[in-house]
Amino acid sequence: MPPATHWIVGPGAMGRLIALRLASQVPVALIGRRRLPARQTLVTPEGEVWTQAFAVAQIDALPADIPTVVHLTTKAHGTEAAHAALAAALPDGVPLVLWQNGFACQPRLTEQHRGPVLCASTTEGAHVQGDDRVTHAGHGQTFLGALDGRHARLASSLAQTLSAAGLPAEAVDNIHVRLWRKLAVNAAINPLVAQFAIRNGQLRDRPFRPMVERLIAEVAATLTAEGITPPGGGGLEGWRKLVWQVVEATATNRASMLQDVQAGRLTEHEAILAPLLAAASRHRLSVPCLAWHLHDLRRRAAALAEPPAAC
Ligand code: KPL
Repeated sequence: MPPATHWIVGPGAMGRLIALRLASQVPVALIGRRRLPARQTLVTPEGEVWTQAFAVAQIDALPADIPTVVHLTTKAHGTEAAHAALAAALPDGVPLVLWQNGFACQPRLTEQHRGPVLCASTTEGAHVQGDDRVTHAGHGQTFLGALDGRHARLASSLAQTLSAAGLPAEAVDNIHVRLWRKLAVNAAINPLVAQFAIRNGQLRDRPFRPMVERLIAEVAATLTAEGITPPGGGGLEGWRKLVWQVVEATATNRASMLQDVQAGRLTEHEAILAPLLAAASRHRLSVPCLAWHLHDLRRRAAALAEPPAAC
């Protein structure tokens, strides 16, 4: 049997990290809107520097071979368009792995895709350093599972491949809860650090700490109403513990939403905040701080979309 070929679609930091790590185990093709250099370098958290060459392609000129697995690693707002661009080229049954933050495209693509769909929730940290170099900033953990509760064998086999490639992964039967927990952390941290252009650790200090606490309270009320528990249970206290642990562990990070704002890119507010607002509205809960941040990030997104003013 030929070895499994993994297509990684979306060559941002996470896509390139996965491609570079997986290439030690399986043939990999890295696919994006534009063609990247075929030789890519990874700087590991231990400071080692590895260079790997693999197939690169553009999404409008896909490789001729059929992949065994497709990983979609685009930003949340680009995922459905990337899937639509691929769908015609994929025969029925090719598994899809969705690596997005938030909880927006995952249920829709689970319904639409003509094959198994797994979701991944990861705490791996990476940032790009140019077109041919990515830094694996810190080791994390990845959870894999299907929202429809199927494909447990596929999730276990993929978790084994990722773990062997240096990305520890575990197949789980509650990926829905794992995705919401990560969304909760992102909702409490990302809008504030993006608004104030601060590193995560600065949230521990005044004037930011009470702002984080207000967001946690709104997130906790909403997720409790949705039946989503923090790890270890414990209601509001459990959510506070989770968020402050992540702030501590990532104190020196510039969160992804801050990086997006600083680079003039669209942020992932629709995937992170909009599902919370929708859940709060279903349960008739008032979430003014979350609503204010969503409104503010939408206003910023609209300004990005405007053509440059004539001068
Ligand atoms: O996931 C993150 C992000 O940057 O989006 C956190 C956990 C906030 C770490 O920076």
